[in-house]
Amino acid sequence: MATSTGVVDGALIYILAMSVLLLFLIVFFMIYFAVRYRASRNPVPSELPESPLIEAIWVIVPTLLVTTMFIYGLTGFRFLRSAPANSLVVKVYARQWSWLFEYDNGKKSADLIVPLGKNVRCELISADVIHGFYVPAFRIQQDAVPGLATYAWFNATTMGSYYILCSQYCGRRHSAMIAKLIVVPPDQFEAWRQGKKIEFTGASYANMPAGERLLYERGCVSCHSLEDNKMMGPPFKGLFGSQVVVTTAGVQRTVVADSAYIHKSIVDPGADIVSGFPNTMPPSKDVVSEDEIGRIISYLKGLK
Ligand code: HEC
Ligand SMILES: [Cu+2]
Repeated sequence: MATSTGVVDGALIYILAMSVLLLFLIVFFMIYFAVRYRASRNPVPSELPESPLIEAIWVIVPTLLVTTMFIYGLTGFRFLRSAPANSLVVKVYARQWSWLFEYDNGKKSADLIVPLGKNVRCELISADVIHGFYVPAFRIQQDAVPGLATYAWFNATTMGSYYILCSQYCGRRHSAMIAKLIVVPPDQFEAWRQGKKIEFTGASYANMPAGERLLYERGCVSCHSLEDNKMMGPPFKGLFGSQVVVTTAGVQRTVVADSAYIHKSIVDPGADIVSGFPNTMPPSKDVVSEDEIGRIISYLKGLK
C-alpha cells in the first residue's frame, strides 16, 4: 500500500535522478563541443546545416521528461489530498504555541497517539494565527489557517515516536511548538483512547504532577513561567492569593487572585486584563475542561 513517505520520496528521487542525468548529459556535451570546436582547430567558425529533426528531438524529449515529473508529482499530490473514507479522525488544535489533539470521543492529548497501520485524518484548526502542521518523518505538511478547514492524513507503518513541528513562523515561541507523534499497537491505542492510563515511551510530559502537566500539555507554559520571570504573560509563581491590578471593561481595579478570578482568566481572558500585559491570551474553552481548570487552580495554589 502506498504511504505518504513513499509517494513523496518516490517523486523526490525521480526528479533528483532526472536532474542528475540531465546535468551529466549537458555538462558532457558542453565540454565535448568546447574541445571539438575550439578556436585553434576552427579558426573560421563552422557553418552547421539546419536540422528540423534534431530541433524537434530536443524540444520533444525534454518536454516528455518534464511531463513525467509533473505526472509523478501530481499523482502523489492527489494521494496526499484525499484521505480514505475509513480514516480515524483527529482534531488538531494549533495555537500559540502548542498543539492539542482531540479524538472523536472527546479524549484530548498533547501528543498525537495513533494506532499502527490505520489511516489517520488530522483536521487542522487554528485558534489564532497561521500555523503549519509538519511531520517530517511522514513527509506531510499542511497549514492550519484560522477560519479555513484543512487536513492532512497519513498511515503509520512503523512503531515509534516522531516529531511534530510548526512550519509557519507564528510568533515568539514558534520554535517551541513541538509535539510527538507516537505510533502504538492498535489494542493499546484503543485502551488508551477509552481512558486507560498508559504512559507511552517518548511521550512529552510524562511523570509530572497532574496540574503542572496540564500547564505543559495545554501550552500555558509557553506564555507563563512557573518561576517568577515575566514571559508573554504574567508568571504563575506566587499568583494565587496575590493582589493583581487589572483592567475590566476599561476601568482599572485591584483584585485578589482567588479561584474565581483564575477561573475567569482562563475561560474569558479578555475580561480582566492584567496591567502591563497585552490582551493576547487565547480563550481556552476548547482546550481545558472545567475539571482540568480545577486541577490547574489547585496546582497554582501550591505554587508559592
Ligand atoms: C499566547 C500566550 C498565552 C497562553 C498560551 C496562555 N496565556 Fe494566560 N495570559 C497571557 C497574557 C498575555 C495574560 C495577561 C493579559 C490578560 O490578563 O489577559 C494572561 C493571563 C493569565 C492569567 C491571569 C494571571 C494574573 O497574573 O492575573 C491566568 C490565570 C492565565 N493567564 C492562565 C492561563 C492558562 C491556565 C493557560 C493555558 C490553558 C494560559 N494562560 C495560556 C498569555 C497566555
Ligand atoms: Cu505555530
